[in-house]
Amino acid sequence: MTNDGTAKDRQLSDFRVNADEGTLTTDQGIRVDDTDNSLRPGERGPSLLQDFHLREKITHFDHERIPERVVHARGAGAYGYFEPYDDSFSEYTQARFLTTPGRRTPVFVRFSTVAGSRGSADTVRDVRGFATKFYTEEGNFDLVGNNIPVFFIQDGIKFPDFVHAVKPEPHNEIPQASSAHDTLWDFVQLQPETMHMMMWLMSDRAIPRSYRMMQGFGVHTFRFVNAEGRSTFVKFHWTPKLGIHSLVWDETQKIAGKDPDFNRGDLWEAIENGAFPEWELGVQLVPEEDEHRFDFDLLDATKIIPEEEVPVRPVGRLVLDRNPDNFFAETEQVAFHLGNVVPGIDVTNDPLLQARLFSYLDTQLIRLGGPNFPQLPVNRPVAEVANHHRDGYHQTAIHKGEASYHPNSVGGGCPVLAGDASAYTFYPQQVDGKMIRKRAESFNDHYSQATLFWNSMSVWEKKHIIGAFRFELGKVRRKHIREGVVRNLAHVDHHLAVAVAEGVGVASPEPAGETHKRSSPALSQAVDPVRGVATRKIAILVADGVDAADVTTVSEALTGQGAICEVLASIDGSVHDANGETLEVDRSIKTVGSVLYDAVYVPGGDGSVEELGKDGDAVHFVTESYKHGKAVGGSGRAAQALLERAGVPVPAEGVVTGDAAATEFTSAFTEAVAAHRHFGRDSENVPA
Ligand code: HDD
Repeated sequence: MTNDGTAKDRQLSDFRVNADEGTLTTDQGIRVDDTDNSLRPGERGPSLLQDFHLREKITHFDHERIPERVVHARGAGAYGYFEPYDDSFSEYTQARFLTTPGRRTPVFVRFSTVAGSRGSADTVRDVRGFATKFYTEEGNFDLVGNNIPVFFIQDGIKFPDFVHAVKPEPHNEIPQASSAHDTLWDFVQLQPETMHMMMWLMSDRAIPRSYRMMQGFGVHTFRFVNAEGRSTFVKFHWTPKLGIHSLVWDETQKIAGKDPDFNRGDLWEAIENGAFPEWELGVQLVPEEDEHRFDFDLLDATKIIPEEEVPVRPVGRLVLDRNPDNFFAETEQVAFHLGNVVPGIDVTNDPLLQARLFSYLDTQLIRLGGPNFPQLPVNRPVAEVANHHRDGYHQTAIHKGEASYHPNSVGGGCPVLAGDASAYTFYPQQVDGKMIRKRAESFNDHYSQATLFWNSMSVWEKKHIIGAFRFELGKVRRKHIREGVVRNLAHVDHHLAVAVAEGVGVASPEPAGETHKRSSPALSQAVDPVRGVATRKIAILVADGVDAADVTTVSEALTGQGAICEVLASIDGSVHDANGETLEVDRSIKTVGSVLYDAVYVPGGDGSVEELGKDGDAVHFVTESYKHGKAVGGSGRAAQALLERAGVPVPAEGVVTGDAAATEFTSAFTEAVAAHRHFGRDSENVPA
């Protein structure tokens, strides 16, 4: 799909190659009339070395792979644009893409999981990367964030240790894309600074329903710098328009088998369907003079600034409206780097951030094979590039002239130095001190914000967190590691520690002292959730004899609000409705599963419901939907009986039965779908 709307799209057009036209040639442009048989003496003879087509084809194939990213290997990307609402932040930053009303800056965003390999499943428990490349008129700005606002460690020098611990264990490369193993939890128990992040990782934030329904954070404290050179500390936030929604742990594991591309496919489909994902960029601003006003250090990436203390102020909107043309060329080769900043944005002394400033550039050299990766189409800035960098692997520019040095007179002194405020200048921060390897004391509190997070959770969120700790630690073979983690948890919340200990077969720890009672409602997914049915997927289960009017009424009510309804039957093709008419089926129940949908509806028609009742997969579909907190709907007495047979109590929260023709039914069912999940249900005993 192409769209020549933005400067970036126009630039990319020069590189696009149509694979669906032309005559087959070699890389040298020589036409080929047979690509199925290698050259050989006689039909049964050995292949000849002189067959340049064979050699070129195999050689190119042999070299198709590049090293996957050492972390964030699994990802999906899309193009779009960012647009500020107004110029209200120009008093804080001279970054014009954030302050010029109406200016649409092209972007490429790549979402990712962290621990898994390139081919791993999307729905594992993990942090999600949210990296945005803004192709601004002043050069590229990369905001390389995550969907969780804090990090595991405080100093980048610990990053290799952390990553070695979380990745599959080195002796047998097990487990893939999972933190539920000894080495990760060993690191965690010995490194209490991980505790705040681990609370987030064990929460539903780590299993998002969709990339389109998760927040993003720059994590570190950055600086805004205005035209007068005044600096203000800033934290970046992305807030999804569709609200923050998650899957259920049991569901994610099943999706990993049924559709390992669940999140990737969801993003792709939404964009193809024109339901363009959207986020609001917000900032928390802290004046330079308030740097030390908090009970944590602004330079500590294991801490948030509670939104109740410093509100998030809206800056503009991000819209993703175009899928890439080629996964490898664009999504795989995109190279992010925290050092890509534009005038008006600067870094701070956060020791995690400082190490990242080295790591991202360094990693691209091995991953993309040399220093010319900024010339790759997806990485090229739309701002003009002119410098004395030359040569290197994969140089594609043909630099003319004799002068490749500065200063020069041979080339007329070009390119000249920017002699005005358009140049990037670092904020002239005062820096002095003795060279030491020592963490600041202000980084010492590892538990208060973990407790803040826990205190802010709703009842069901707490339940899910306890379940996650029990699952993860339950996979840890060494008892002393489980005990160590539980001991650390006692500093977060004693009840939590006891609940986890009980689930993983270790003694309950002693209380580790009084924990504070503060909370931050903004941390909970249960507070003011965004409701809506747009892009929700609803399964409608049918068989011969179905009441087609029910199907039409309910699907029209939902699709009218942007939902996607799919008609499922035991076998693909079509069924006959109660009037003998043909009703097309979208998919067979056997090829999907309730976990791929947000809600289920059983229309009326006694014959249809009776048939469905004979199909264990159909009954299980309903049971499982209920267990996972999804909206369940049914019309007619037979449908209600089927729900009951499936173990769904009628009535119950999010369970809606009634006549499809009645507006009370469609509006109640729509409401139930809009709520996303109904965790008030007592569905623990439901087998599914
Ligand atoms: Fe990182 C990739 C986010 C700490 C070193 N990181 C990477 C990506 C994201 C993040 C989203 C994927 C980019 C893409 O889609 O290509 N990383 C973070 C966040 C961090 C963080 C939010 C903490 C606040 N990272 C971090 C540290 C180091 C790295 C402390 C090293 C000192 N990260 C890398 C890397 C990667 C990377 C090895 C792998 C591939 C790449 O950079 O391009 O350099």
